[in-house]
Amino acid sequence: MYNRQMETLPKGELRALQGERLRQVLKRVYENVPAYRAKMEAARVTPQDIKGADDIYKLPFTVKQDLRDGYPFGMFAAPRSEIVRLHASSGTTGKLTVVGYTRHDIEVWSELMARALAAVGATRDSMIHIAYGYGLFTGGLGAHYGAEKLGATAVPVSSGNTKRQIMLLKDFEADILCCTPSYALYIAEEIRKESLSISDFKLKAGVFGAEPWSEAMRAEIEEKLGISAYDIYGLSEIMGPGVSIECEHKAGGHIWEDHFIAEVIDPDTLEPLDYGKEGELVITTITKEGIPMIRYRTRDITTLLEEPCKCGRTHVRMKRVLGRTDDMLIIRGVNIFPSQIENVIAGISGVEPFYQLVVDRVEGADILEVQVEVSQALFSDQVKKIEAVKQLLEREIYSALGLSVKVTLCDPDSLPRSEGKSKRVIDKRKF
Ligand code: DLL
Repeated sequence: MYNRQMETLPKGELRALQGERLRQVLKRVYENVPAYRAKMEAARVTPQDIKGADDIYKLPFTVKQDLRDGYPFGMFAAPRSEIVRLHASSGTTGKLTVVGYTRHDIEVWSELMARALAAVGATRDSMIHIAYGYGLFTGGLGAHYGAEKLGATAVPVSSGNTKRQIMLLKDFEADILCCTPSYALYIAEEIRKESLSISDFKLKAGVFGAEPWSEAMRAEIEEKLGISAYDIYGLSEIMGPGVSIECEHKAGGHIWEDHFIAEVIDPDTLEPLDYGKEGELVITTITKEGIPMIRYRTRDITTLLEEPCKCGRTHVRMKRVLGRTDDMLIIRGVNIFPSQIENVIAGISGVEPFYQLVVDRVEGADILEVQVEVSQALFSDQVKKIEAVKQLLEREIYSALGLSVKVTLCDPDSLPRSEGKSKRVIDKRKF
């Protein structure tokens, strides 16, 4: 562990620390961010009303729109002279969500990413190949500072130019690969196309996140790249990558509770849900200076797991994120996330985990078409066999999700590949 003392802090002490830090951050935002003060006044709550972490439910939520309303720096709680870095994420609606970091924020982020990398087995001797995009996106620089903090060697390749990625992975003998899971698959495919073998590489582990992915996809990546694949979660509004990371038990990502308070709420009633119940993740940053987030609604659907983990870390775990509430498809009354379809596809032989979902409305009824690439082997097989795989997929999706879909098998290499976050859904419905 990178910071054994903090990572294994007894639950009681962790909760007390959270309370203390929550009170400090509330004072900070109440005094420095008019939007927070207004929200708290409207909810008739002052920082003094919050005695400890258990009082958090008294506080109003923060949503992405609050950041947009304050665009670009309205939610900042530190003077501009103390902000040493900006990042931003582009939403679907156009305007960027801008976040600012003080030097202390960068230090905390670096440490949490160092903890994350150490949790997947990285050491000072590691060569960490970073194929997340560098720039306003937090993926590249987040992983980079963590790798350096750990004392490993960071290789800042950024995303794209896959042939060169493969050459560098091989020649620099990287043992850790950081990128999106969809890009990891793309890299694996290109390695195969170049007739290279996994034994030409020294890769041991992958740190994959920034988009939803499934257990079956994990198995696929692990098999194709000959590595152990770990799920890393994060979002720019809260920090960037490293809000949570899986340990060697791969039983949910540990959320660093000395810096964040995590809750799960019912996205409709906004009521807090117990551990073990699925809902929307809400996070409060308790040490951030640049742009603290109080009860931020992430829109990500997950479940918090309370039971102690075998690794010894005391920090709460979150299950793999199923998807974002805004990416949930409602097809003829059935709610589904693309990752659920992916889980079925990746478990079937004869097709590749390259897929796309096309939603359309025909004569008033929603139709979901699942486009999947067939494997090279099946492609050159008899038509009868291809038809059987198509029917099998339709049946399996129906039995997993209770939804009948139309499966279209596509030629190998015909669907778009992703070097970053993949776009899985094409919605042709006109509202
Ligand atoms: O994606 C930060 C990041 C970079 C995380 C690299 C992990 C690795 P944003 O661009 O702000 O930040 O997007 C955040 O991506 O709210 C989730 O919906 C989704 N997301 C991130 N990690 C995961 C994951 C970065 N492991 C949004 N599983 C989040 C599922 C994820 N979804």
